Amino acid sequence: MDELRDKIFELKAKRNAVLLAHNYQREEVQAIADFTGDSLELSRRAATMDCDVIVFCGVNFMAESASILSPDKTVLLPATEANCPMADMVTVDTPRELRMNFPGYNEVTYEFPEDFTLRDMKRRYPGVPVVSYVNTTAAVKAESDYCCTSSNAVKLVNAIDSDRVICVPDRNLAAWIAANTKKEIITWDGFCHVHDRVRPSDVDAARAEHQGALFVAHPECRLEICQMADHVTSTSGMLRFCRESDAREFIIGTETGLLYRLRLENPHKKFHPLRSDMVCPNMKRTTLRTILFALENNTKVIKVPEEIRVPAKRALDRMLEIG
Ligand code: CIZ
Ligand code: SF4
Repeated sequence: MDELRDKIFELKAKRNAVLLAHNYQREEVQAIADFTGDSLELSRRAATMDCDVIVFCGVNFMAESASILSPDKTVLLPATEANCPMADMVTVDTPRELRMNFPGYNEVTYEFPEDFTLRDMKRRYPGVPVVSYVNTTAAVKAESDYCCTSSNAVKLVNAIDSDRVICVPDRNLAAWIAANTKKEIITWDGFCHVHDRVRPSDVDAARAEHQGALFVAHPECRLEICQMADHVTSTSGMLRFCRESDAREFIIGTETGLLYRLRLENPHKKFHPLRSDMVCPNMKRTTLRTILFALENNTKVIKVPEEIRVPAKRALDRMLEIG
C-alpha cells in the first residue's frame, strides 16, 4: 500500500497532476487526495488550479463536469467503468438503458418507457425550463436551461422566472423540491438505488439505537425519509451542518463513504450510518491500483466535445449566477 502510494505521488508530481476524490470514495483514496468534496466543488476547484492533469476519483459524469470547466486540462477517470446509474436514466434523444436490478435492491419502477427521452419531455411541455441535477451526463446538461445541486435546488427553482419547471433525473430530489416550493414540478422517473432503498423503519431503528442523535438525510432519499430528518442537504452541506452543530451524535443518511471525512474532521463527535449497505458500487471501483494505472497509461481520458461543453457550461453558469 505504501509502495503504491509512493508511486502515485511520484507520478503525480512528474505529470503536474491534481488528485480529486469524491466524498463517497474508498478511505484509502480519500486519504491520498489533494481535495475531497462533492462533484461540483471539486470541478470548480480544479479549474482554478495550475495543473496539467486532473485525476477524478468518482464516476463518469463528475469527470465530465471537470472537463466542462477545464477544457485545456487532461481529465482522467481511473475507474474506467464507473457510471452513475441515475445519471444514465435520462438521455437526450436515444433510448435509455434502464437497469432492473442493483446490488441489494430490486424494487424498481419507472414511469416512462425506455425510449422516452428528454427531448420528448420538452416537446410535451414546450417552453418549460429544464433544471438538471449535477448527476447527469454532459449531453443532458447541454440540453438543459439550468443545473442544480442537492443543496441549491429549491433556491434555484424559486428564482427561475416560470411557474412550472422540469426536473431531471431524480424523482426524489424533485419531490423534495416540490414539497418546498409553490411551483409545479414536472418530474423525471430516475432515482439513486443507494438512497432510494431507505425505509421509515430504517430511520426508526437507527433512532432507537442511537437515542438523541440528529438524523441528516440526503434529498436523494424518498420524501417520507426527508420529512423524518432533522436536516436535509448534500454531502458538503452535511459536513458543514455536523461541524457547526452542538450535537455530539449523528445518523448519516447518505453513502457511507462520507463517514470517513466526518469522523476525521470531528474526532469528538459520533457518526452512525443510517444503513450499512448504503454503498455505491460504482464509487468503489476506484482503487490505488486504478489511480496508478491511470497516471501511467492515461486511461481513461474524459473529454467533452466543444459542441456539448459550451451549452453544458452555460447551464452550470446560470446556476452559479443565481446561487
Ligand atoms: O454532487 C455530488 O457530489 C453528489 C453526487 C452528492 C452530494 O450531495 O454531494
Ligand atoms: Fe449515482 Fe447514487 Fe452512486 Fe451517486 S451514489 S454515483 S447518485 S448511484
